[in-house]
Amino acid sequence: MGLATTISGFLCQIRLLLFFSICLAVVGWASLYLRESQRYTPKYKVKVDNFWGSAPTGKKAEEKASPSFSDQATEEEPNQKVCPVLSPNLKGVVPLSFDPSLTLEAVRRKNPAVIDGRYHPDQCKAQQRVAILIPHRNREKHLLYLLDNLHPLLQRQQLDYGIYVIHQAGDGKFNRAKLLNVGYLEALKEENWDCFILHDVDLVPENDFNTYLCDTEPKHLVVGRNATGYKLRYSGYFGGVTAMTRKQFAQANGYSNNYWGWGGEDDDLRLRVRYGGMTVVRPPAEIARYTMIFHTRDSGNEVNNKRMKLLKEVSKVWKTDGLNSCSYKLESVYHDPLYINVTVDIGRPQY
Ligand code: UD2
Ligand code: MN
Repeated sequence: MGLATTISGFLCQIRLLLFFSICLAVVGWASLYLRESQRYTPKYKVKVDNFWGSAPTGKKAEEKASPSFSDQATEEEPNQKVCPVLSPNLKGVVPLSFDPSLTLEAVRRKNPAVIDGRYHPDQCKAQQRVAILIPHRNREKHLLYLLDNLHPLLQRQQLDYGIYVIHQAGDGKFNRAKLLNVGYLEALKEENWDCFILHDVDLVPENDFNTYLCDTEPKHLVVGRNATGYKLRYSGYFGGVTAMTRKQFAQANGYSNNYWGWGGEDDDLRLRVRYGGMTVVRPPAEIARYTMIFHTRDSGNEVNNKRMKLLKEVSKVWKTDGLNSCSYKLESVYHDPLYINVTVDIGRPQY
């Protein structure tokens, strides 16, 4: 009897111990899960709410969700609900893929819902119609890697978007800024885009909370990248990937057309933004992170020695040099399943 009591008491203690250990493990796992899942969301939610005003509901929410884009109701489904600023499909940091054996055909197969370079969500009406403009020449591999990583991200963000590749014809000096002006003007012939993302071909976003939407002020999406230790290079830095509404870009008169070769055009646009009475906003640093595919300087894009001189003259010339003076010869426009290719002869430097 005594022995039986001792044994059953002992078993009872073991059961209790087991029970507490399981409880502890469950609590530990749950708190770890919560911490991980909140790592990217809460701070950014606060920011986005600030950008768009506090989150309203119902009919007001639809009006508020896109304050400057009231003309965007699609004709097919006028009563469709507006997608949230932060899609429920976001995952945060998604491992990027740079598979050297990747083909365009494989990327097409992975993105069957992208047609003629465009996509829009079925479940809701996108916040904005977004055109992504990529200046390009001789960077086919980078373009492939970007398309492979960017298309799934943009679809998770529930955007109504199109990707335009603005291809510089010939082997004259490269002019990133002028190509982006051409991209803006040509894309608007196809669709009344609300928002333009001016996007280097070699920059791949690491976090899908970095939304490819325009804001009430021009938005710079690259706070940091791998090559610079994810630090902002300097406070006025405005290069790499930038989001501007149709109106904001027009208000700055677009880019200057006169930056041939590498450098300066992004600082010039920053000044135009200021002269146009606008400021710059940035998403939080932990979200606005990019991987830049390693490259050396391209031939035909040597450093532009005139850039400092040009930068001194922006205040005098920005109203007459830009979108309103951008002349070019359109060579072709074709729709690949994954992007719209615009090939253009932008001429040569006037000096
Ligand atoms: C920086 C800026 C970039 C731009 C540039 C100066 C970042 C992350 N990027 O890029 O926005 O201001 O300095 O002009 O700070 N390209 C071609 N083919 C060429 C040359 C250029 O496609 O032969 C395109 C391509 O989209 C490329 C972009 O132009 O990503 C910028 O050129 P870059 O990558 O050589 O310059 P980088 O990395 O110094
Ligand atoms: Mn680059």
